[in-house]
Amino acid sequence: MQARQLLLTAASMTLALSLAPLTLTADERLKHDGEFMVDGMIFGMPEARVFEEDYDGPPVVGETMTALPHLAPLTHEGNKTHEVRLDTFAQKIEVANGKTFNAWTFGGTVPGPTLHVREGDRVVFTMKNRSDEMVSVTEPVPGGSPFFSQLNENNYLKTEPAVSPMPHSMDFHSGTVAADDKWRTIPPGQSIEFEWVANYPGVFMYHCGTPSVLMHTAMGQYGAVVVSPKEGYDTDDQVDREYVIVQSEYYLRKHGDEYRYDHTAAMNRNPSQVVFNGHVNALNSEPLRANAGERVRLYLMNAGPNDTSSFHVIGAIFDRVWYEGNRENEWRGMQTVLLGASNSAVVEFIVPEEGSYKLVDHEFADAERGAAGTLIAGPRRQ
Ligand SMILES: [Cu+2]
Repeated sequence: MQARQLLLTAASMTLALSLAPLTLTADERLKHDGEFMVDGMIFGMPEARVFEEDYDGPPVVGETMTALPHLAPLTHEGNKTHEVRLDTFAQKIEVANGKTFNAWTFGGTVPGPTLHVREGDRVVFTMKNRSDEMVSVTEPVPGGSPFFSQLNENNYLKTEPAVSPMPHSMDFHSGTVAADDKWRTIPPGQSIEFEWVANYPGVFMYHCGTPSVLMHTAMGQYGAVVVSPKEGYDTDDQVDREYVIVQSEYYLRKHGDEYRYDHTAAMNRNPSQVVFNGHVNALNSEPLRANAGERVRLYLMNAGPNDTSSFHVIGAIFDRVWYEGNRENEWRGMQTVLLGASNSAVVEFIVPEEGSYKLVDHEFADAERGAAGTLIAGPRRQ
């Protein structure tokens, strides 16, 4: 340890501190027997652990787990290990004014919390299948994450505990592992723990992978992981605001006073609502905010499960687009970004003037079903 500190001190005298993040040697980054490196990336995770635990604590744990459209700031340089818990459980949620259904959720909302890590970070993930418990998420929880206080602040999403015992699983697109092991299905009352390394930067989907995957995702089990590139994006020091937007579809049909999932509608790709951040009013009753002249960055994820998104901001042009959030995939000057189901992008635009800007899926049938939001721009600040 001392030798390494000396080495680092020596290095910092010869290199500017703002250069590449701290680089550890391969030996220091490999944690378990069986792990190996290819092209600087770590593969060969240990087998997942399935167990029973007497746990009724916060269902979301992790300091970089946030509620949409927030993204947690990262204060570390690189190669950090994040201990993250995201339990799965049923919740009665609202998708439009007065339209509620008993959703299957990660963390109690649809979409679930956004996890933010840096390329090269390791995630030690725990999930308890609590679909047979009444879990409440309406109050901030001691030991929870920023997710709960952010959730408590929004005025559109109303959640109530519900029970719907079902087997579930977790599939992180940001993880490179054997899916039959890590993404395996867990019955109610059991927990799973596994690790993955964020080998690739980008904006990634996570979802339940238990059959019918269409049904489990349409029932609400999805969210986003943002893996910021080690080197950052070239505009990092120019960005004034950043927000996460997840687009998705609901397939609901009225049964008496309540709404239920309609598998035929899902198979026929005929959504009842298409939404940003889980609710028709999420980005209308609480518009995004910026000022004229500011650079706004959006982390976009189209969770689907079926439809494409043609994302557009009326009155703005995307100055930078990094498709899938990888800095190698840079486009300039785009009017619309086309995202298939599970595709993503990081987009930036300059807010041209004070005013109100509509965010839409330019496939207008979907905008009319709810995939619309607003960015309110204040006057230019000098
Ligand atoms: Cu599921």
